[in-house]
Amino acid sequence: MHFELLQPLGWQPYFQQQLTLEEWERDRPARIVDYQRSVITVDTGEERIALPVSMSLPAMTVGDWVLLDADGRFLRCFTRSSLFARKAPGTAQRAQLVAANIDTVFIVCSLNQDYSLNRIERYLALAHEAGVEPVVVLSKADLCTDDVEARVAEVQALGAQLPVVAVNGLDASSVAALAPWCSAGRTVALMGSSGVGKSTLVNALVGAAVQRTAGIREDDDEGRHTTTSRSLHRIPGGGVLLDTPGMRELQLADCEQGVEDAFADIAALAQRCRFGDCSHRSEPGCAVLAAVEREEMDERRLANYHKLLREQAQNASSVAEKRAQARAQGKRNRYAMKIKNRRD
Ligand SMILES: Nc1nc2c(ncn2[C@@H]2O[C@H](COP(=O)(O)OP(=O)(O)OP(=O)(O)O)[C@@H](O)[C@H]2O)c(=O)[nH]1
Ligand SMILES: [Mg+2]
Ligand SMILES: [Zn+2]
Repeated sequence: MHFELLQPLGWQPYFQQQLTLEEWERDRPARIVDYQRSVITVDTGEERIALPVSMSLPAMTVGDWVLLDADGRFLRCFTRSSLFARKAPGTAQRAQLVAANIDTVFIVCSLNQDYSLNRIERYLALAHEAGVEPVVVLSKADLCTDDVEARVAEVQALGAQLPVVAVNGLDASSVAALAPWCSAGRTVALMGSSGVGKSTLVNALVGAAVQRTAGIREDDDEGRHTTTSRSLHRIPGGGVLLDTPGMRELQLADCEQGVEDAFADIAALAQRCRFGDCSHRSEPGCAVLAAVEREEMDERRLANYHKLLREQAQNASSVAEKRAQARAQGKRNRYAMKIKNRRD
């Protein structure tokens, strides 16, 4: 009976299967639509409930499904169908949950100042690691001074199966090209730098000004982001959109498979390298370097592949190191306790 209420929030059979019949009748599933430092807002389809953030709650993020009892108390978090995580900004070596239960990610990149193939590849690695279908949305097509078709082709070359759509976010008929990914029951996250037009797309797809948007700011490095937190928005009669603040620092961590998947062409060529553990840097008989030589592989792309692999390994190893340190510390503490107990 809650089905009609939950489907507009992105409810799917995958979550339904995690409930007993008794739970389905007695308890209430709800989705996290907003997550602030001290309060989590969940939507049951009928009402929005504020849950205070406390130590007893597991690590969760916007998009997560939770089960509440009849009194609105937290029971558990559902197993996720997908999860976006990145290295927490700054020096902290921990993963930060970005979004859960996403079906498609719109990697938004504007066709004026922001356009960068390297950055698109970075987001693609993140999407592959999360297990989410990526779509590259090239915004501000109306402001593009170059040939839009040529730009689309250039991005298309990053993956044969990769959907690439150029849009003018201020024109509803242009944004309609994104509708196929936004049907009922589906959840789409919008990611990309600040000012590329993510919130503008959300407003166009929802058909109402639900998110604030803002014109060119003098300096985006000063933290002048218009959207400051992640939030979910329903499309009337359609799916759910997750708007995110532009990420100033998107560092990959523990993302090796994601990078390999985003660079499947390099992985395919590597099958023909002379050495099984070829690093495609200077080894003789390297099929990847040979492809660069023949100009069949972009030198820029290979360099970015190396860079992203190195970056994720660095961040992953420091996370792993941190975990090992914590384990050793725990062991020392337990040992100290034992000695103390013996003495007492
Ligand atoms: N001409 C044109 N302007 C656009 C387009 N998309 C967005 N804009 C403008 O670009 C500015 C920034 O758009 P936002 O939607 O606020 O950008 P955002 O990606 O949400 O930025 P953050 O919230 O800071 O991450 C606004 O002034 C929009 O009106 C487009 O396709 N064409
Ligand atoms: Mg925004
Ligand atoms: Zn090689």
